[in-house]
Parts: sequence; structure tokens; C-alpha cells
Amino acid sequence: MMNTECVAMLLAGGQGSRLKALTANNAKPAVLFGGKYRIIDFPLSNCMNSNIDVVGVLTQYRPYILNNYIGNGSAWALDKVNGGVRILPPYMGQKGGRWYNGTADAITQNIDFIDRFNPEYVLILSGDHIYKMDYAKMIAYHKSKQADLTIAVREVPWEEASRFGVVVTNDELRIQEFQEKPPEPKSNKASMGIYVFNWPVLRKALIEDAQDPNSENDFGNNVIPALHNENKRIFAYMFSDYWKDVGTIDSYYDANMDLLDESCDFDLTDPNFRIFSNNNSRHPQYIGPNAEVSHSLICDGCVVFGHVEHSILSHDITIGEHTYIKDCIIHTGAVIKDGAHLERCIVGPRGTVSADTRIVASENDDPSQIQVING
Ligand code: ADQ
Ligand code: ADP
Repeated sequence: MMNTECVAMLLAGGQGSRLKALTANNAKPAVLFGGKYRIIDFPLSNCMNSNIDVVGVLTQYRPYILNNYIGNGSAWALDKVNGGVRILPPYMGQKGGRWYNGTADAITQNIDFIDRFNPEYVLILSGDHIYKMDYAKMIAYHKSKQADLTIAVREVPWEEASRFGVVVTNDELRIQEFQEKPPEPKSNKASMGIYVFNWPVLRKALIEDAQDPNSENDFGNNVIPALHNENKRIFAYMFSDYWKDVGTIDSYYDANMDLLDESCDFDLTDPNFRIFSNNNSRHPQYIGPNAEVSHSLICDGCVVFGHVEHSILSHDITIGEHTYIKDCIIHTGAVIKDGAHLERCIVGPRGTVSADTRIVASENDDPSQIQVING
């Protein structure tokens, strides 16, 4: 039997422009991560591990790779006949298509989709976070608090708090104040952008929000403050495990490198909480006779003849002879020709680096010090 108590809606439509070349022809949730994965594998696998059977994926920009990748959802065991993963593109009206406005508008346009399942709860997720979370625990907490809305919250360094929605809570963790990206945050408890709503409460709030001409139709700026003003029961669900918002090149790079850090508590090998991915099978990686490979993740289909150290290689990559690759992330299909020397670089899908090229990020003026090489 399909579980329809809670329907998940995964916001996968952000433009992701801060990821530069990596999102030039690809939606952010479909960007490769950790060699074998795409970012969206994490929330989709979390759904699977949390016994959530219905997931609507709201797409917008450059959805082609994402649509193709999700397919029928079978990679995440989300391919049931009536539920499963559904791709929900922006509604195309008679007067032509229109983009979703804010995040709340994306859900409002799909009220009919949610109604079909008549759920008690709706879980709102982002498509650009790397983490493992059992949403079933969050939903149980939501019930135990008899909440209208529960927001997953974590403590962040004070200097980063203004990048997030921040909450002030009382002793019972009921939210007393909510500020969306405030210049002067009153707390360092940050919203993770993960929400459990009672569906009737959210439904009504969305309809009211859509009727407000001054609203940006955004959860953080509009819907949550409106519910707070109505004195709804809004609680924080504290989460302290690994979580990274990979919206920038720096955070994307760091989260990838965390996978190579043995002291990092983010474990992709736990058999009880697997992260699934949709990969075709390829030939085994081939490590040439003079290759030196250490401290790296190397996926199927790679052919390595050079020196690869502390790097992540997706599939189908060729690393030529006499190359030196250190602290790099290299995406699908890239070719690094003989004699090239790369340090702290991200090479985009199918990027080519010519023979004897030297790109050492710390030697250029890019303030982020990470060089992104286009595919
Ligand atoms: P932001 O990180 O700024 O803040 P936001 O731009 O609202 O996130 O996007 C959330 C998610 O929705 C992203 O995955 C994005 O790609 C996607 N998205 C954006 N617009 C969309 C649209 N129109 N259609 C479909 N998908 C869309 C939010 C909260 C903060 C919180 C942070 C945590 O507002 O309070 O602290 O997330 O990361
Ligand atoms: P799968 O493993 O499911 O076949 P791939 O990741 O191999 O999916 O993607 C299929 C094709 O798309 C490959 O030819 C790959 O090189 C290409 N590709 C992968 N990622 C991107 C991307 N971000 N932009 C453009 N093409 C890509």
C-alpha cells in the first residue's frame, strides 16, 4: 500500500547561477556530486529511507538533464503506479508558459497534484542540500507538538546567520520570531528550508498568499511570516548531523572534499541509510601501469595514466600520461591531456584540458581560489 499520509514537494527550480559553469546548461539539483551522485540523490534517497512514497519535483530552469536523470524514479524505489516521483514543470497556460514566481507559487500551482493524494502533511524540501535525514522522525515530532508547521533548524556560526532564515524559540522550541535573511540576526538558529506543514493549513495560506498582490510568493519572506502573524503553532526541529547547502562554488567544493576527509562524520557507506543514484553501468576504471592514485574517489569508466591525489573523478574521464591532478573535482566525460597540471580546479562535464596546461587555482586572482573549467 502506498503511504500518502505525507506528500513531499521538492523545490528543484532555482537558477543556481552562483554555481557558474556547472549550471550553464543544467539545473542545480542535477549537478554531479561526489563523483557518483547528483545533488538531488540526497533528498530523493532521504524520502526513500523515510518511507515517503509520493514526491513531486518542481522543475524550472534547464530541466532536461534533471528530467532525464529522474526517469521513472526506480533508482530511488519511487516508481509506484500512482505515487512515485512526479516531475512538475511550471504550468503552461493558454497565453503561453510562465515561470514559477517564488517557492510558494511553485506549490500553489500544484495544489491539485497534492489534493489527489489527500495527505495530512506536506513536506517541503530543497534540491540543493547535501545531508541525510530521516523525515519520518521530523513528522513524528511535528505530530507530538501538535504543530501547524515544523521547520528543521540547525545552529550555524553567527557570522553566517544572515544568509538564512533565523528563528527565536522558547523552551518548548516553539518559534517566537522568524526573520528571513536578516542583516542583524537575533539568533544563530538557522532554518534549513525543510518544512512539514499540515496540508489544510498550508493550502489555505497558499491561496491567501496568491491573492496578495504585494507578496513575492516565497515561503521565507511571505508564507511563514503570515502564519506566524496568525499565531499558528510553529516549532523548530533541531538537527545537528551533517548538512551543507551547496549553492556556491565554495560550499560545493568543500562538501565534495568532505567526502575525502576521514574525520568528517558524513558517511555514505551506512547500509541502513543508503544514498541511491541513477547510473548506467560502464567498464571498470582502468589505472595505467605508471599511474599514481591516492586519497581519491574514482568512478566507473575512468582511465588514469597520471598522478591523481585528493580528487574526485566522476565517470568516463581520461587522465593522460605525466599529468598532475591534486585537490580537483572532475565531471563526467572530461579529458585531461598529457602533461597537464591542475590544482584546486573543478572541470565541468566533458571539459577538455589541453596538453601541458598548468592551472593552479592559488596562482590566479579568483577570490574563491577555485578555478572552474567549462565543459
Ligand atoms: P534560499 O536558500 O534562499 O532560502 P530559495 O531561493 O527560497 O532558498 O530556494 C529554496 C529551494 O527552492 C532551492 O532548492 C531552489 O533551487 C528552489 N527554488 C527556488 N525558486 C523556485 C521556484 N520558483 N520553483 C521551484 N523551485 C524553486 C531558503 C529559506 C531560508 C533557509 C534556506 C536554507 O527561505 O529561510 O534558511 O532556504 O537553505
Ligand atoms: P547516466 O549515468 O544515467 O547515463 P550520465 O551522467 O552519464 O547519466 O549522463 C548522460 C550523458 O549526459 C553523458 O553523455 C554525460 O557526459 C552527459 N552529461 C552528464 N552530466 C552533464 C552535464 N552536467 N551537462 C551536460 N552533459 C552532461
